[in-house]
Amino acid sequence: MERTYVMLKPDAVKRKLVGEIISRIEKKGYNIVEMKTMYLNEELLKEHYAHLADKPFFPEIVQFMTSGPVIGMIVEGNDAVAGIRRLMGPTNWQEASPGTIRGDFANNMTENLIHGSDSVENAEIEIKRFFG
Ligand code: IDP
Ligand code: MG
Repeated sequence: MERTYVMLKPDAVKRKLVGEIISRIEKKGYNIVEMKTMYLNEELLKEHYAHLADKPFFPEIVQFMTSGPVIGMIVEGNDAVAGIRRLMGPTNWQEASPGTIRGDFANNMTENLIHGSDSVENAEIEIKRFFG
């Protein structure tokens, strides 16, 4: 059993896609073991997206990710880290195949509905960051 950190972004909440996305995660067989609504601030985003903090589009990410509530989850299951990334589709929405969450619903580089940890190591760091 592996754990990963998943976060439904403000666009998923605004577009009422929370149920649709959670349904895909559950149908694939993963368990949602913790879930909560949060409002993120710039300081936390600088930590969570440290690898992007010096990019020219970082202010856009902050603007978007603070524009409304997000839903954070701990998701558990076999191969959960890579498996959730496959359900999400790649970062670039133009490369995301239909059938993936981003492939089906995203049409923008920033507003792409869902975050999932990119490694087992980062999953544990992110779970601590958001769930303590
Ligand atoms: P990931 O979400 O697929 O792991 P990361 O490279 O970690 O991708 O980027 C984090 C988030 O930052 C993306 O999901 C997206 O919202 C935003 N982002 C990444 N690259 C760009 C870009 O080139 N332009 C605008 N926003 C971006
Ligand atoms: Mg990432």
